[in-house]
Amino acid sequence: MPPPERLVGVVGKTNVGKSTFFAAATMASVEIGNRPFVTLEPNVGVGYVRVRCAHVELGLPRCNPAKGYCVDGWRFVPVKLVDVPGLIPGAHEGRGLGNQFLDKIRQADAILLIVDAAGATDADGNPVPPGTYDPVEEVHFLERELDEWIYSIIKRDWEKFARKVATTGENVVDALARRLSGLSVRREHVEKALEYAGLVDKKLTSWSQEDLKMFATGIRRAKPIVVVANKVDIPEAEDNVKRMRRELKYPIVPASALAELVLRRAARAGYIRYIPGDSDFEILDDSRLSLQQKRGLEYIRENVLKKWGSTGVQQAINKVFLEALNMVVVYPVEDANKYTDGRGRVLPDAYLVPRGTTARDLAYMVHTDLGKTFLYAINAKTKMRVGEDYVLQDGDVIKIVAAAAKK
Ligand SMILES: Nc1nc2c(ncn2[C@@H]2O[C@H](COP(=O)(O)OP(=O)(O)OP(=O)(O)O)[C@@H](O)[C@H]2O)c(=O)[nH]1
Ligand SMILES: [Mg+2]
Repeated sequence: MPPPERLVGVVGKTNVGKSTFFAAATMASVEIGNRPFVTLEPNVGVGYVRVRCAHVELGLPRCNPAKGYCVDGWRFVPVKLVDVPGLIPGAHEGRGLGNQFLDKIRQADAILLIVDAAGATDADGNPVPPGTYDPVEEVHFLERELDEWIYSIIKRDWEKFARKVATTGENVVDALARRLSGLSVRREHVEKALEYAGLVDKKLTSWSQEDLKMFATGIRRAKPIVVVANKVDIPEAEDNVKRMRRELKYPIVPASALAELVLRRAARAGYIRYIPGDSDFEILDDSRLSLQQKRGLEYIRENVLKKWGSTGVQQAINKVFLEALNMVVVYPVEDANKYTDGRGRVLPDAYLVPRGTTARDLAYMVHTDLGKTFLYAINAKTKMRVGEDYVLQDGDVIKIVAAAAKK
């Protein structure tokens, strides 16, 4: 069982920069355009969480990642993202492209909600002068659309389901969790949602439509959302970001997906040196840049990087995986002294695992046999032996010792 792969959905109103964010994060070529409904099919791709690599703390000159990459001591650990077609108010009634595409984020464990913080698109995603549309209202309508979508899934064959649970006497939380497992909903989500909706002691057969709706909202609230306040390169975004921070209960990450995309493309072309998530870049070859390109880059330096600290794209991805989903990075190795695998590669694997993962769980992730025949593990940083219940800490380098480890 490889480490559990977490999937994050890039969701939001149409024409706010979802595909730009996705392209900047994954470098995939996807269609981007300043009009509603450019994206017609979901895009799945690989982005990265950025963490300080363990090789730095260990005083090693470098590492050899089997997946992802490492630059300047920053380890980029791959993660899965899905960009979906945009929403508008009434999508659940079929307006725009409808909300059928949300089915592609059923398996998403968390959502990056991309919002036009510059207020430069109306409710339907048409371009308007910056400062016109209210991004706080945008978040509220998106919540309603997500609620309606979850409600539509829950209500299918509800009466039949409720009667069945009543006759079999199955535990209500278990039954609901099973029913909603396709939405990556687990028992603890169901428990929270029941509490939120005040339905802990109410028989399923007597739930009203209102109850079902409240429960759907509870399920949505149980899924972590990080709001990406996009387009902060536009001056009108500044006041909006302040208000979003005051009025919304989600973590807010100010971002300019466009700036990140420009910087990453310029870096790939060799014009600049820029590491995703950095607070600055360096122009490598002045002579190859046109005056317009130079102005564009300087605009980004002044109005995004200096003003906001970064483009926000990397910060948003880190926040959703490390904070909202509460994951840590651990490095399984075969040699606890050289920090290598069997082929001499230094720290080849960086696993993103849920906080609370134990040494034994990690053994299973490396190889089922290793999990089954686990004896103990060695914390390679301290050279201390740890047992199967040892809870892995962020940045741990771990060697598993097993009775019949597969060679
Ligand atoms: N100023 C500015 N414009 C942006 C930013 N991000 C995206 N845009 C622009 O917004 C427009 C829409 O971008 P897309 O990425 O296609 O938006 P989307 O949300 O995927 O839209 P749909 O797929 O059509 O729903 C394009 O013109 C982008 O260049 C940003 O950070 N700042
Ligand atoms: Mg798009």
